[in-house]
Amino acid sequence: MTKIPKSHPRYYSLITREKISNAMEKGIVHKTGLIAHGRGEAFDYLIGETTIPVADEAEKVAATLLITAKNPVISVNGNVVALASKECIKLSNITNSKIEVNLFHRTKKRMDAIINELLKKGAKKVYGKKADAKIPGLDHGRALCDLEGIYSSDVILIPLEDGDRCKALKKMDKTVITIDLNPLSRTSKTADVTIVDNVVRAIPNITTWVKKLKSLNQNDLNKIIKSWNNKDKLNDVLSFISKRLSLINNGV
Ligand code: PTJ
Repeated sequence: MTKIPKSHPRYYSLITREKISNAMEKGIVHKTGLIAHGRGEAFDYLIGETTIPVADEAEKVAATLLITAKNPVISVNGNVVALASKECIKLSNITNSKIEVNLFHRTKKRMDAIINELLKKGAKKVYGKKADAKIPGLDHGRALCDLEGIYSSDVILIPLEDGDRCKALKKMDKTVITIDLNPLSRTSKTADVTIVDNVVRAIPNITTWVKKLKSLNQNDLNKIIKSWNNKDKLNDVLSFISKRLSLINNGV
């Protein structure tokens, strides 16, 4: 790993890049995952590389949905495991969610590398290898899933998605939460709850919300869920970005 001095003004960004590129060398991240990461970085820059208020609100709603779900599943891919494996495991433990590996560039070698990484980091069980079910309407690796996991989930968290699976999961009547730094992506527009935040900040913040909300009664939890309108909230994100850019442009 390249030694990055803590004094570097882009320290955290450079460390994250190192994590992604090391994970690619280990066969966890697909090479196109580096491109996806770069796109994410660009959008992260626009929101100020911080959890903006509307994202925090989305993370609260996501926590509520995971608490109230019957069979919640956290779907992970190469990038998510490279950046937030321990955080996903913590969230799955506290919400009784299953973790399932679901890949666009699916090979046996990558499935094994990712599952082993999660087990090494402390996951008790990882779904995805059985692939005894299919998400209808998809013609690629992401269609393959476990009957006991994604296929029968009621609430599913899909960080860093690449589009059409979100729509297919909605068609299966699932409640879909996504984490996507691009508020304009197809996934962002299709999901029930879109968290426009970096997966590195979003997952631990959902866990923090779970701890705060766990003792609420069903009525209060339902109120939180009902208060969310994804389209309006995406507009809030775009307004936030526009305002921020105009302030920067005016030297504020
Ligand atoms: O591991 P695989 O084989 O399943 O492949 C995964 C990738 C990421 C390569 C695949 O899903 C892909 O190509 O994704 P896309 O279409 O580039 O979409 C990824 C989305 O996630 C983009 O909208 C990015 O802006 C966003 N994104 C990237 N990095 C982050 C992110 N969102 C949150 N946190 C990030 N760190």
